Amino acid sequence: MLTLYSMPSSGNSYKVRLLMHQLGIPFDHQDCEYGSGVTESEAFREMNPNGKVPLLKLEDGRLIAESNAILLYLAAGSPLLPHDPYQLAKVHEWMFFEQNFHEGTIATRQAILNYPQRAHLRVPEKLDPLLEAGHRALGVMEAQLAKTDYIAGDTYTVADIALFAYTHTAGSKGNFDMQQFPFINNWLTRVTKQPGFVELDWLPAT
Ligand SMILES: N[C@@H](CCC(=O)N[C@@H](CS)C(=O)NCC(=O)O)C(=O)O
Repeated sequence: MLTLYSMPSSGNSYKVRLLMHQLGIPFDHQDCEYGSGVTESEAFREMNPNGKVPLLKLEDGRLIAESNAILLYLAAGSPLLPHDPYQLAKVHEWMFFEQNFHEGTIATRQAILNYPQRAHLRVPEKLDPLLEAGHRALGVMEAQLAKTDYIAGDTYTVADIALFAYTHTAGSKGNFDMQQFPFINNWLTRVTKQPGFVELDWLPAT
């Protein structure tokens, strides 16, 4: 069985839990919640020197870090990852966008506002630029979703999962103004209607 080291409250970990549920892949869940100290332990650092989750352990012990790398690995051969090189490149394009322009602003602002360990960063000098850059990233998504039902084209792919994770809580946890983005809001609903969809707090039964 696969083992997923993941943080129940984290969008990056949620991406992988959601995909595994949608693809019907069973896994053993190892809880690495923020503040538990697991990701700082020597045993964990040996598996991932970067000290971050999600981290996937394959049955033979090999490891994959970085949420989007894990999504791409697990989705290979499934309908959630196109074979056509152009369509595949569009999926990669949005997943790189997610890491370069979306996660570092939208997820970071949510983390500052919601984790007590980040409370000292709740100052306008930190929060205001994240709000502005996050709204800009959401604007880029809005322009795409005005043209296509899903972020990389006409079908649901792992790029949607990558961007859904922190976009669906951008308003509630990050105080982003989601009323500006009607196409994103329709897309968020569309994603929740996909077969096997589960919420952020879903964990496999032990
Ligand atoms: N780019 C990475 C980011 C991973 C990341 O920042 N994970 C956070 C949770 S969202 C984490 O493991 N934090 C634990 C720590 O820093 O100790 C990915 O997409 O997987």
